[in-house]
Amino acid sequence: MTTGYLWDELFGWHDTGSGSLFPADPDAGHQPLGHHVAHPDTKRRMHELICVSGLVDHLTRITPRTATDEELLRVHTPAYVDRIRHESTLPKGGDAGDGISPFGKGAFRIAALGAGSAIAMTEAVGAGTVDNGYALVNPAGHHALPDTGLGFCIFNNVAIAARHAQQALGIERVAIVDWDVHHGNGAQAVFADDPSVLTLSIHQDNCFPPNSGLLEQRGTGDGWGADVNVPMPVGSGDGAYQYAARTVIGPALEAFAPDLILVASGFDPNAMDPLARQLVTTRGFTTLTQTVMQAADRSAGGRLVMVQEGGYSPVYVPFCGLATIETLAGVHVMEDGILPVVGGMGGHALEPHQQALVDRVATFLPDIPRRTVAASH
Ligand code: 9RB
Ligand code: ZN
Repeated sequence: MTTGYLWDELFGWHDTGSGSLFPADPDAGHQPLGHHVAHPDTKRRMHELICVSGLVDHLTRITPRTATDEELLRVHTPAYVDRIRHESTLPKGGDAGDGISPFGKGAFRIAALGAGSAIAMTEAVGAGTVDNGYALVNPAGHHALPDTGLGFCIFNNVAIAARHAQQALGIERVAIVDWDVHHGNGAQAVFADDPSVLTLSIHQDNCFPPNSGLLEQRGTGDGWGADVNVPMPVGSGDGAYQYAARTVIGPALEAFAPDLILVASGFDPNAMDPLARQLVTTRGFTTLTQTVMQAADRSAGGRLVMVQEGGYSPVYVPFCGLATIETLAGVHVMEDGILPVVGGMGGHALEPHQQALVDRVATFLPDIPRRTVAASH
């Protein structure tokens, strides 16, 4: 097994401003903090653990590259790309669109490198240079819509990689699995009516964006059935996520039979995240990773690309990333040093209301669009 890995120091230079979650505003009580909740240090620390643990020695470094305008425009509108480019020239930068996603001068270059890096990893896996891969990019992308950024996201890295796979690499069926704790609304919107892209998001019920990722949202037009939402009850732990992996994620991927699986990999379902209330540990992320790897082996020749999304605990995200990439690469180099704490918190056993939610989503699986021609491999 060869696993690609990508990080660029520039991702650690994404300037999220001096606010904490909201920009500093004394009249609203928002104090400056310096470390915005989405400060890139969390991802830089994940990269450093991957290096210090020795895992990096088992990985094949893939060279980051910048997305071209043509590649960005496969998902985003010209007016939006121009706005981000323009605001990036301003001394104080700008905001991706919702007032809580500030970026500093030069952010266009960083965001375009993130989108291009998702593409670069997809190209490496598509060409067989590596079997699977993890692109540790920043900023995240999964909330970004064609004409606006949202929730700390500028360009929708995963959606851009999916379009590139189809339009430049000739890959037909793409599955996007989003396990960030927030809903993957961007890909859902971009591919809503497209039966060739399965969008499956498992997230905390009604966490962010508001009223997004509901059970009833199942795609539109020809794409009906190719959009699956698993809105997990607040407080779901490893047992609930493992049950969802076994009951919905694996079977949904088996039904869809993609030629490539992209994962929007957020580590904010973890038990220490400040922006959600789930209890997942490295045990849960390992099961999720094994589930998508097995699905990729079944229909996609193993082709699996993970792209970093959220995750805001500087303490635990590095271990979640380490466990995920260890699983991808089939090696084990270091124990989860935080598991004695988060694994012992309780709440990991599957509860009846969690099982009921997952079982309800499982009733949607027959509606997933099948391959109409015989699999090519
Ligand atoms: C709400 C606001 C947010 C924004 C972003 C996140 C996390 C994103 C992420 C969580 C809550 C504002 C609900 C502003 O990690 N994605 O993966 N809250 N945003 N105003 N209101 C009403
Ligand atoms: Zn998130």
